[in-house]
Amino acid sequence: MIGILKIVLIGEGGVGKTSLIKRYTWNTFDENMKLTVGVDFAAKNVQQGEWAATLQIWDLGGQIRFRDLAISYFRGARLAIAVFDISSRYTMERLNDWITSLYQSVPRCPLIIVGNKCDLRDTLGASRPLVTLQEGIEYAAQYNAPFIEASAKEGRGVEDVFDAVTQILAEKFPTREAAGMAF
Ligand code: G3D
Ligand code: MG
Repeated sequence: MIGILKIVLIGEGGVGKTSLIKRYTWNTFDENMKLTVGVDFAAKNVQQGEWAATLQIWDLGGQIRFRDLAISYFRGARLAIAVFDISSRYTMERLNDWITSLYQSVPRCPLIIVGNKCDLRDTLGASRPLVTLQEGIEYAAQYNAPFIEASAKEGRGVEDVFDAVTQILAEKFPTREAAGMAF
């Protein structure tokens, strides 16, 4: 057990950050979920072979003024999950600023980019221009990050996101010493 590793969710309000965490930690999805206020935390134990850690997952409330807490929000993060909504290209473009702020606090922080709400491919179909899988992959490649499509609503891809989180952390922080000295 190497200890507690902080990971942060970043991205515009409404993209599904809280829903992804809830899906992962409790496997529930609240259709009536309101924008969260403040910072919420969830914890989850993960392991890969001999390697085990506790993820402390930080979730930014929708109403909080981001600038007011960005520094303490990012401080000590070992990895960030950057989420956009595939039905809103704007939310993908806005991630640039989020990632810039993250890097100011934690240079070269490992990243995973998630295109959430992929269930809308089936329901919206061709009625709206959605961000394609290829575009998501290309966007993430600029940051050398993996790209994963997910649906917090249907539970699709959520395990894949956190499997990727676990894999990256296990590689980057193989031992307690490596984790302690990281930042
Ligand atoms: P946030 O934490 O990033 O602000 P939330 O986002 O998790 O609060 O989700 C914002 C809205 O998107 C919610 O709708 C939620 O139900 C919806 N949502 C989250 N994930 C998905 C998904 O995978 N697919 C679809 N179709 N919707 C999703 P409301 O209506 O409550 O605002
Ligand atoms: Mg939220």
